[in-house]
Amino acid sequence: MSGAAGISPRSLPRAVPAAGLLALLAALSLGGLAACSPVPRQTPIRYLVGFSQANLSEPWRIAMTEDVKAEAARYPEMRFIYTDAADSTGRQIEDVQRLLEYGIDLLIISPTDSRALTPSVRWAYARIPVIVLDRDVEGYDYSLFIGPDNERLGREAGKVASELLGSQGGSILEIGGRSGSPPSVDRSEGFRRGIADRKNALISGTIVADWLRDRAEDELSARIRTLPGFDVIFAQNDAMAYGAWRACQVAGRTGIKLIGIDGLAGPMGGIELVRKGILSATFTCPTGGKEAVIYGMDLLQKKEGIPKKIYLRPNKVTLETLVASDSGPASPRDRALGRRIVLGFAQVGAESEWRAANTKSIKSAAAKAGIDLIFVDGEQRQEKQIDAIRSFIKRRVDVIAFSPFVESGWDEVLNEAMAAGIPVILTDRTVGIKDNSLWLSFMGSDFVEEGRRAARWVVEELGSSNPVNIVELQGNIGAAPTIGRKAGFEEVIRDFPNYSIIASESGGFFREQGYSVMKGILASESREIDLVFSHNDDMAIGAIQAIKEKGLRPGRDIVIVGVDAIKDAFKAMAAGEMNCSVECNPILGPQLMKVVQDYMAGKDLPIRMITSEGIFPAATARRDMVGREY
Ligand code: GYE
Repeated sequence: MSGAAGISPRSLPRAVPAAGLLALLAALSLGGLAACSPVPRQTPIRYLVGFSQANLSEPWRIAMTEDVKAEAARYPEMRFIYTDAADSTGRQIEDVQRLLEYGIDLLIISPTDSRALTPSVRWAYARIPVIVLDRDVEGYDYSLFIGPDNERLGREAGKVASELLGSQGGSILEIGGRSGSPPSVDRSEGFRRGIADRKNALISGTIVADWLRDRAEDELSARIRTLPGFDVIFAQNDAMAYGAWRACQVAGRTGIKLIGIDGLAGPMGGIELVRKGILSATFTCPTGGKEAVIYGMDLLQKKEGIPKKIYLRPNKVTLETLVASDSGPASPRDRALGRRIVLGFAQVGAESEWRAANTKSIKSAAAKAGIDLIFVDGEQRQEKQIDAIRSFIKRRVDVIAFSPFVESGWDEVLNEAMAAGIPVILTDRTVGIKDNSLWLSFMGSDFVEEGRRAARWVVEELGSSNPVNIVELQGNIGAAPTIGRKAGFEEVIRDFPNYSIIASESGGFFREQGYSVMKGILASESREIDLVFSHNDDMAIGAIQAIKEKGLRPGRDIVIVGVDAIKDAFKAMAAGEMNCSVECNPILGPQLMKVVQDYMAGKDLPIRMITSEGIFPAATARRDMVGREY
């Protein structure tokens, strides 16, 4: 790999001499790339970062680039190279290629087309850390994804549309971004879910305007006379909403209520359009530029606990919210000023080695952060967790966090916490509640993806021709990991008719129950069992014992696949009694304490953070188990 001027940046000492850098920057400008002008500097450059932007024609993308530049300015040891693909996928693929040829240490990319850029991102990730901003690529071949939760944005906009229409209902015109692009599809689907409760709210027409104001104005102007009537316009970004408003003005269509997304500051930004009464509502859609630089530095410094995905929080902007915020932020945090933060944590129980590692991580991180932790063990009972949360409310803790034993049944107690003004953070497991204003942030795993990973490994290993009879050991029924892992596993094997789940029972995530359930199935099942897919390693290890007692060889006669990647699973794999374990990371303590401190410091929190995880086959277990934290 050689940089411009034939210098291989990799062999350059960290402090790039000004001359070398000048040559590099000259080459960059020749190559149509932009880099900040070199200034006499005190701090030597340690890291070269490439930022590949999809285009600089959309206001939101310009804001993203500005956010990156503003944050980058706080890190003099970082040098940035910016590229603008002008919405050309081919050009962006070249930009990535060239940025790596210049020897960048980190790539930050906001793809034009996420599917088309997936191979380039995977190629870059095989060489350096990569942060994907805004449009998620396929798969998990990158260091970190930061972006908006588009489905949620659409759903929130749908709720506003329902409110604007009121009980008499009415018609909605939707103005979409680039047709088929994930953000546009997700916002559209979310919007339809958001209006679903109002049966007489109908989407009477859709226009596609590629995120552009003028396109929206032109398209609507051309069709406004022939389109069925509409009372509300939902535009998937503010620029298109403004274009639509202009078209309505020209056509004399007054009284139409408009909803947008982006909520940028500035004269033509969504916030100003709401203030002027042009938009009835918009939603801030943080660009992620700032977070990309902060986490970029963490990646370059190889820091621990960096999530795999971060979904940023949107905030609704209406005249009411502007009035409320103009009268100064009401901070529930003031009361904690000058004293230690008090965190109430309701744990699921102590059912597995994973849970023990999770509890240890939370307790030690709280001690390290100087946070007063009130810890309650829920003993696998929802009512015990609910009681604990109520006691936290009574004690007026600053923040409540918990890992929900099951997905449903939390509305009442979460409403009580909301009424008390105490924020709730979900760790490890989610709740199945539509109204996600009842909890502040979630951190944990993508359980569906874990199930998919297990099944992909199985199909790779056992093939798609010989019949494979599967015994599934489920976790506790109704729990997020049970629901997710089962769904992900079935989603993949559905395409391979030679796989069939012949028995599926819950072992509650307990090792003992894994043993007893497997023993029961071995006793009653007449068909050959080829594979055990266990929702966690503890149950798998219990099953291994039962299989051995039956005189069969676990890991050989019956393939054993678990989830968690705990120490005992590595021992079983090294002993040849287990074949694979899909990682689920229990070390959530440091992330939870950072989120609690960020909240108490008045920072906006991401709505979801998905942990980074892998998969461990027996073949490399001996090597992989060395030095593992859990
Ligand atoms: O896989 C299992 C524990 O919620 C992700 O719960 C967690 C699961 C984990 O009992 O071992």
